[in-house]
Amino acid sequence: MSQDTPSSTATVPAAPAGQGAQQGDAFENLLHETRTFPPTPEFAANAVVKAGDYAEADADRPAFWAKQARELLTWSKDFSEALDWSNPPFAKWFVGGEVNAAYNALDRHVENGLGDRVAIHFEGEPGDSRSYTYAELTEEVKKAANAFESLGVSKGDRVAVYLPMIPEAVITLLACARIGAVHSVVFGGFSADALRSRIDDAEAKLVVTADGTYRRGKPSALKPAVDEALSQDGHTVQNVVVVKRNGQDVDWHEGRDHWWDETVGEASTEHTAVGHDSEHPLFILYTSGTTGKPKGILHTTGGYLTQTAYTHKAVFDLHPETDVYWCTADVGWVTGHSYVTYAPLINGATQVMYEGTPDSPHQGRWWEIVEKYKVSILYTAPTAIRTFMKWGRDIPDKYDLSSIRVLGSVGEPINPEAWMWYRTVIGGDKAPIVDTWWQTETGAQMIAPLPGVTAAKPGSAQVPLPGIAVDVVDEMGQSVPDGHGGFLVIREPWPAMLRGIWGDPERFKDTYWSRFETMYFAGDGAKKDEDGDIWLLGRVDDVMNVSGHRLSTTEIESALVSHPAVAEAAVVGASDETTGQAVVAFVILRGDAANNGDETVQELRNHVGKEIGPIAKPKNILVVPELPKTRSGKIMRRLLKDVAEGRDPGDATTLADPTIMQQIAQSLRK
Ligand code: 6R9
Repeated sequence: MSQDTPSSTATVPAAPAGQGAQQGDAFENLLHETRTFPPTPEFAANAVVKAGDYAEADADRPAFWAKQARELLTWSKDFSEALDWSNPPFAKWFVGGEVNAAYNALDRHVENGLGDRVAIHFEGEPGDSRSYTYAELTEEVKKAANAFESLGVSKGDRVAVYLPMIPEAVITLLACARIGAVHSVVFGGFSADALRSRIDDAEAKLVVTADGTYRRGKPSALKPAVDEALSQDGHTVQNVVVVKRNGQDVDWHEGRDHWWDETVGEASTEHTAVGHDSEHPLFILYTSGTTGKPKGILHTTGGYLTQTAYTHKAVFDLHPETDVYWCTADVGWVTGHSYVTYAPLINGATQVMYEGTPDSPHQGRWWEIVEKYKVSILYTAPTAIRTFMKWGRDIPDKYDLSSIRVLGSVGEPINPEAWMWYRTVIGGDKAPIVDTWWQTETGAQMIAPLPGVTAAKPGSAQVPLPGIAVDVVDEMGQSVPDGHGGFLVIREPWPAMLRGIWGDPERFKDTYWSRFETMYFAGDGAKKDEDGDIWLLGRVDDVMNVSGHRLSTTEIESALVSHPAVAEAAVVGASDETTGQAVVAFVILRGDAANNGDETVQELRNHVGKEIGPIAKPKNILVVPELPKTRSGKIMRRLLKDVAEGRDPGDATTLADPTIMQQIAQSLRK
């Protein structure tokens, strides 16, 4: 499908796409946003990471990271070189070193006398709860590692994980890492088709799933999607391990399916972790790109663990002896990998994990959890904050949130209004907010204030972290002066950077390293303010951001046109108060379907849900007689976005047929 602004030649619009449009329009106001919130003297004095790290990292970046790697991790074999960048863009970090992720997250804490510290307080949606100490979690992971090995999984094999937010998800990931198997988590909200294509791409040998989970008080099944995904032959899966979570009936495939309780439950608690090469693959995680096919982003071990652990400590000012940390992200997204599974456990933190939705059984559920566990660091997404704003402050006001001392935000730009609400209502007007910019591809946080150092500005992620070389450049790749906007790039390799796209090294180069020579292009637009602080303005390519989740316009368009009723489709991300962006589709229907508008629209929404997953279902599907196209046949999504956001469409003179926009407007009025 053609685009009016292909990403490789995209210009930064005055008001960039989507959430960015809101932010772009508001940018002039943001520039006049003069409020700053410096750390209090007490906070600054007790901060784990102080300003010195910037200077140290600037002096010698690889040496800075080598120091972090040795301080934060226990290596079974020390590395000989911090960074090998002799074959860009393929980086090798901590060359020759050997390290085991699970040993670092678990065993060593037990060996160091911290076995009784709680690693995970789990809160199930129906109200059940259980806590695991580091000693208990270590034992569970050893059992799972033995069980997976007994099912024929060995180092380098891929394991697909299709689980809800339950401790077994973390246990599964760490068990894979322990034996050197490569996990590939598929978000539980994705469809059987999406699961199958990811299983096939990674050639997974084992699938770990659950009977189901709970969603808003009702059981919600997972196992049937696995059965459906594997119903057609030609896949690589030999075994399926099933966690019993909600007790619902499941179909059973004798010989292939195994209950977790039996296979893992009965496995030995003895398992020795061996070191894996620093560059050994740790996981694959699929993410939407600008083309239809999701990319399997590949992360490796030593660099990834180093940067996730460092940023988790520095950005959240982690004091592991006293803090209770809660990251609300699902393990199906990168945040649930880096800041639920790996960094908190590597750092010996106590964390909360919650299975369900924020409004189950009531809209105060999160705040009840904060009060119950005395959460001191909360990390969530702007879409959640905007939802809570909509529900009203009297709900959080009913709970004791005084334990909170640091608030994090991730996934999309946080508008100053939501930022202020977050600080005032949730943070008791004292907790610093850290707005963290990063991506599945970057593996770990890249731009964020340091809470004990930076005077925070509402709405800005502000400064690259120590050891990270971020810049904003113009079309030609020249650094823009302060007060100007452009493309966000990363100039130097960083430890947690993706090492490639699974099975497709050329696509890795083309996607990230071809727009600007020698620089990684992140796909985001950004501006530098007069102080040089960075403000993120949203994607400049065709990736939408719905509730902090990345969705590709092309992927949803392909799903729509795969339905027999659809002749043509164009998808845009329209600004949405709560979700940041919402998916809006314009479709031209074929013959008879056009007479059955409403019914067909419902069917199409379900079709997209089936092809990709419920989160990709368009909020609106508008049936139109034509799509606006340029003379060269490119769909002008800009104009459709105007319609979707309720504006008068802008300049339509470059359309092959300039009357199209009137025809569309008329058809929508009907
Ligand atoms: C971690 C994660 C990455 C895209 C990224 C950008 C947007 C993430 C942001 C942010 C503004 C922030 N994004 N954090 N935009 N401010 N603090 O979300 O990874 O799912 O790969 O999405 O999300 O557009 O390019 P991922």
